Amino acid sequence: RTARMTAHDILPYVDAMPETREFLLKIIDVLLDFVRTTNDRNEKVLEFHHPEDMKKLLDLDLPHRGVTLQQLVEDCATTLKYQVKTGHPHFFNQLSTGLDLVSMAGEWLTATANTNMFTYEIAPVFILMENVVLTKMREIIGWTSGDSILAPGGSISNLYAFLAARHKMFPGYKERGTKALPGELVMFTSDQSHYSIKSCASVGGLGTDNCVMVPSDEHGRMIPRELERLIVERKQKGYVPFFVNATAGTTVLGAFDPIIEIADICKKYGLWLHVDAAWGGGLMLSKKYRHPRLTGIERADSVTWNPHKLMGAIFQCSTIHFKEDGLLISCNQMSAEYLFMTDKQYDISYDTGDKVIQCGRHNDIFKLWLQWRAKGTEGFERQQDRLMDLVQYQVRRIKEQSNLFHLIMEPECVNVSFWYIPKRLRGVPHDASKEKELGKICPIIKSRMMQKGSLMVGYQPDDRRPNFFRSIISSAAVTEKDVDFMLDEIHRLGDD
Ligand code: ABU
Repeated sequence: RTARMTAHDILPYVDAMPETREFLLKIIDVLLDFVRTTNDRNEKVLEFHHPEDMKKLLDLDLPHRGVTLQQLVEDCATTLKYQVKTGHPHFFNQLSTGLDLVSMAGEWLTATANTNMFTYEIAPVFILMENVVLTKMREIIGWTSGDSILAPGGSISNLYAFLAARHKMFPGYKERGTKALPGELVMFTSDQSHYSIKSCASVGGLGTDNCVMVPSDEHGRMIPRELERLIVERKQKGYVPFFVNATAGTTVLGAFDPIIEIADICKKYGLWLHVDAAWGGGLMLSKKYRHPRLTGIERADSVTWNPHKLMGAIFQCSTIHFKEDGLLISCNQMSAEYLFMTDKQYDISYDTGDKVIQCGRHNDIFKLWLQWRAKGTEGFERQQDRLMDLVQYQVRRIKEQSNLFHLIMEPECVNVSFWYIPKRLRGVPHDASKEKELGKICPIIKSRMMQKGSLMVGYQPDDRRPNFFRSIISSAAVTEKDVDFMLDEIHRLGDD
């Protein structure tokens, strides 16, 4: 009977709990099958098809008349069949990898609760959880007070920092816009930082020319004396420096800018210091790896930290923290009467909606709170240490096979940058022309791994070198055997 049923034959349209349960259990079976295959090393990471071919494999049509429940179950199965298994132990492609099952269960609950985080009255438990988790994260940064919020991704978190910094320094901007500014604002970030920092200059009305790119050293860390030189130079030209971003874990190389030296410069010139620790923030949880990478982070005015990266929370889960309490609300408050009435019968400081530039805000906290309950803070610490230990193992294996692989630099985070050396280039002295050849091989190997579906590792060029592989180990599923598989499989795919 259920084979012919449609969404109108179950809750809430008819009182049919047994049928509703049957439908949802079928969907859960599909999800559990994906969990099983994600954790099965004999399964492919992906089944790749070019977009035009993929369209032929899917029925993406939006029908006039709704399809059956059975068809919906099949639609879900087909969707997951062609979805990349980002939690597979052979997926090393992105900063956010892994499939933490407790966090995933939290996301299921979140969808079921289906609420909005803007007021306490419709999300009381989740709002209190947010308070607890964000306070804990601020303590880990090294602050005893302050304010924080969850934002839709690290880029938006960085934008919140930019907006708060400008508001703090030029509070009249909120009402009077650029007329309240003493001159043309400039901001500073390293040439290795995430592009979202430059985007702040564009979105925030400075223009990207006023986001000054500070040179980095050979490891990809900002050079503080270059920062100071550029600040002085811009000041002499009449610009108004106000914001410096230090990156704790750059996207490609995983480099950590020297926070203490940058903080000293910010203090000297009265500039806001933001630390974009979206990527490397998780290492604050590790006594072994926090220092020297994140030493001095407590001196920042704001910090971005994405639990969906090194902490393995289900995507997406991004946080932005401020040392000064009250700044978020003062910067972003619009006092919409229909939502944020001031005569509510509870403590309205628990209404978070007026602290942000969006109205509706997704519940990204429950999955993290539940995961934190499951692991404990010490479990997170062990996880960070394990990831870093695996990276050390990978580096060792690369060095042991130096005829096959070339390590570009000692990693500071879980990003490993390397080249594969094909037969014809083995034993050839390493110089710029060899690098050019090695760079040409990366997209070929990448294409082969995608077609075969056995592995995913990213590659990219940077401003100093042509294409090179960047592998990421941020999944709790990865073991030493998987690291060996990654290197062996690249060798198998590239050895001709
Ligand atoms: N927001 C940076 C993510 C980049 C990556 O996963 O490779």
